[in-house]
Amino acid sequence: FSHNLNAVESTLALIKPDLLADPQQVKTVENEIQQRFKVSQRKQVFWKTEEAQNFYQEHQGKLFFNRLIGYMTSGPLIALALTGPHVISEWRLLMGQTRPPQMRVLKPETLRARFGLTDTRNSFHGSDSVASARRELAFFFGPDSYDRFLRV
Ligand code: RTP
Ligand code: MG
Repeated sequence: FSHNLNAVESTLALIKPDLLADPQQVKTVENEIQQRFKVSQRKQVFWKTEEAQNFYQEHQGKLFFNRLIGYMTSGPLIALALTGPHVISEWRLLMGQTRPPQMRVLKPETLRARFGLTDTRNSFHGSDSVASARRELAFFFGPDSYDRFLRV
């Protein structure tokens, strides 16, 4: 346990398809992310339906599930592996909570308040725990990518 004394973590940040429709907005957001966080890896992908369903399997059966899968397969998205002290919660703070209209009232400086469109089309994702980050980073960047990002 000699490593990781200052709670260095990695997390998966997604820039969702609604934002990629506007390259200028993507540039703005990625610049802000790079100023705050170390970006360990970056990848643009265009999900098939099965990949979206697999990633979001915990939401299967919910009322918004089909809308979510349609949204996430409507265009390419950008996956970023961010690494740093408390980065899981730090990224979630910058992003804001799920609902952009609510965030525009409560936390207008957050990314979802500034860029999000609706409760589903909310422009960003962030892992919610170390366990989720391990699973979600593996999904995009391969098995054991979490540990790889912490080492370098
Ligand atoms: P959390 O990290 O707290 O789980 O928040 P989240 O943004 O991941 O939201 P979650 O409830 O896990 O839902 C996953 C994604 O599904 C879409 N969504 N649409 N009522 C709706 O229309 C609705 N609720 C959720 C959002 O894209 C959300 O990010
Ligand atoms: Mg979630």
